[in-house]
Amino acid sequence: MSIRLHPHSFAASVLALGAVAVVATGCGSSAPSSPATPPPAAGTAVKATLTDYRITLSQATFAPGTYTFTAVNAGSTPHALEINGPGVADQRTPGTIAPGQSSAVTVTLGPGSYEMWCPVDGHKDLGMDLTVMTTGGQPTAPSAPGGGY
Ligand SMILES: [Cu+2]
Repeated sequence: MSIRLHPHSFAASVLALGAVAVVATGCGSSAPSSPATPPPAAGTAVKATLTDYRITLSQATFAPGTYTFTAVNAGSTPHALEINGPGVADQRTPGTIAPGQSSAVTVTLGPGSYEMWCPVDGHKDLGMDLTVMTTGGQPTAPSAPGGGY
C-alpha cells in the first residue's frame, strides 16, 4: 500500500499514516478505542469441575449470596450442571457442555440446602450429585449441633 503525499492534503496524509499505525498494532481488531474490560461479575465465581462421573466444586463452604458457577467439563462425555433448592428452581447451564468446554449458571443461594447434579441421562445416579448447605458465613463444622445429611 502506497500513500501519495499531496501538497494540499498534508493533514489527510497524517491521518492515513495514523490509520496504518493503528491497523499495524491492532492485531486485526476493528473495535473502536474502548479498552477491553471483562463483563461485571454476577456473583462470587465458583468453578464446578465435571468429570465422568463426579462434580467437584472449587469451594466447599457457601454463605447465602449470589454465585456464578462455571461448569468446566473435564470429562469425556457431555455434561451439564443443574441446581435446585430454596429460591432456586432447577436453574441449569443451557444445553449440554461438550468435553473441554464450559458454561456458567448464576444463582442466588439463601439459607438452606441446595442440590447440584448433572441432568444428562443417568449421570446423577452415576455419582454426579452433591448437596451444598449454606452456612451463614460460619466455617463448616463436622459435628454441628442438629446437623445431618
Ligand atoms: Cu454428566
